[in-house]
Amino acid sequence: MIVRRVAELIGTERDVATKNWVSRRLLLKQDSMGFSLHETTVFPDTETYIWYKHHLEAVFCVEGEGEIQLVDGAVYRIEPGVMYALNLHDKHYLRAKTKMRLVCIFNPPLTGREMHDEEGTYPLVVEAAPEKSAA
Ligand code: 9YT
Repeated sequence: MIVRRVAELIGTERDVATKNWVSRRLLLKQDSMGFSLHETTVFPDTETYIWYKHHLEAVFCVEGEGEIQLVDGAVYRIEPGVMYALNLHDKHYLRAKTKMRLVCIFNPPLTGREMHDEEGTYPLVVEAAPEKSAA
């Protein structure tokens, strides 16, 4: 069994900050759950373009207010109790009006230090197959 508190992750490798958000990664690939689980705090008055082309993500808002806008124009309000799932690898803008605290789940799991690249994407980390030993 694994028990972790967000407070114990602060300042460790599992604490990843960017200009618009900070993510505390409670579960990662190395925890072998098949998904990763993060508490993400999005800073107020920010807009982040995101496109998880290699990952599926579900997000549950526990605090704050904001919105998500798909590139086709649809806008959804985010407030505590709202979940959104990027089941179609949807390109979107995430806007925080106030500080937002979000619980995020990624499949496949993140490995740890991922940061968005210029496309708003995380790389897909694929492990090399183990070398076959000569018979
Ligand atoms: C909601 C969202 O995707 N925010 C960006 C950070 C991401 N959740 C992460 O890496 O934890």
